Amino acid sequence: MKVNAVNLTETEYALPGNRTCPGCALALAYRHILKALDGQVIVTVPASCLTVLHGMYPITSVNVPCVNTPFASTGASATGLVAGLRATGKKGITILAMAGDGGTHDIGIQSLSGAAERQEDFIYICYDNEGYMNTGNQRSGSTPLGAITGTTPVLGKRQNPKDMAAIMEAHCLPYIATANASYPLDLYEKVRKTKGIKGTRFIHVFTPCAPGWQFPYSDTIKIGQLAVETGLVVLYEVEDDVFRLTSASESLAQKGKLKPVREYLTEQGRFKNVTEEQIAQLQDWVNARWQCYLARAASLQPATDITESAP
Ligand SMILES: Cc1ncc(C[n+]2csc(CCOP(=O)(O)OP(=O)(O)O)c2C)c(N)n1
Ligand code: SF4
Repeated sequence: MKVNAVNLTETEYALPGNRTCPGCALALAYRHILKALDGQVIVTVPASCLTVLHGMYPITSVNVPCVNTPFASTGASATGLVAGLRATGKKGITILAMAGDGGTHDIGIQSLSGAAERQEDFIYICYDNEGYMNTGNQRSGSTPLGAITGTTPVLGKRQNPKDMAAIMEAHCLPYIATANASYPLDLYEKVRKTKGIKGTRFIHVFTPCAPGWQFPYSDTIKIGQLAVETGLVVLYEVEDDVFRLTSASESLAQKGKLKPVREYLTEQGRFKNVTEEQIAQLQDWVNARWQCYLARAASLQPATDITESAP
């Protein structure tokens, strides 16, 4: 049965009163991730806003066990936890490695890539707030073109972000997905599905950050939705090499029209200095990627669809 707002479990593992900012999308995503894993999980987390959410010893707002790991070593730490479970014969517990974009796209990529190549048995979730937010919004490998950050203060970032989900797909994993805190049930379903899969599973979760991106705290959900509606974020999963658009991206593909990227940019202070040339560059980038995703989704439609559309 698909989960919905009525039948979603009421048990909470991420408790109220944590230390994230109001409207933090990471907190919303994490709440649903832990629900999907029924709390039967050991989490490993590098320095990040998620460490802040967990709190300082001996107080925590999360009632699952957590290992705090050095910034570069989330993949290695998860590997060790998997080995520990195997050695002690403990069953039914998922190892979840969860890191920000800085700790994944940049600093943690080596240990993650090594673990994925060895097909270690854990879920890795990258929550992407598109910057090093815990230390005041420095530019990361995931920051979009044109965004102002602490280390690109005047002209904004000059490069497009690296596609982490595609990099992980190149490791031939059994399950890769993208998700977005504004679509928590889609995220929940994806995490729940990965529970039953063996090997390294990777989910990339888009998590808007109000102070870092400079939008009102109350607009987190709207910003996340706009990212999908404009095609800057595309929701999909790749299971055993089969690609599928999901949730709002699947509906947008059926409707066939995205909103202009400009609508997303004007809602956020971090894009206040973006030039017309950069907007055009971003729009071209989005259009090209969207066409690739549509082609990929279409190429994997069952043969019956072709028969049905024949005259
Ligand atoms: C080796 C090392 N370098 C720098 C730091 C300082 N540091 C702690 S958290 C952080 C930012 C993490 O960014 P990201 O992984 O994107 O997570 P976010 O803070 O955005 O949640 C940095 C640079 C550190 N802890 N260790
Ligand atoms: S800085 Fe951003 S990601 Fe970090 S706790 Fe605040 S809202 Fe969440």
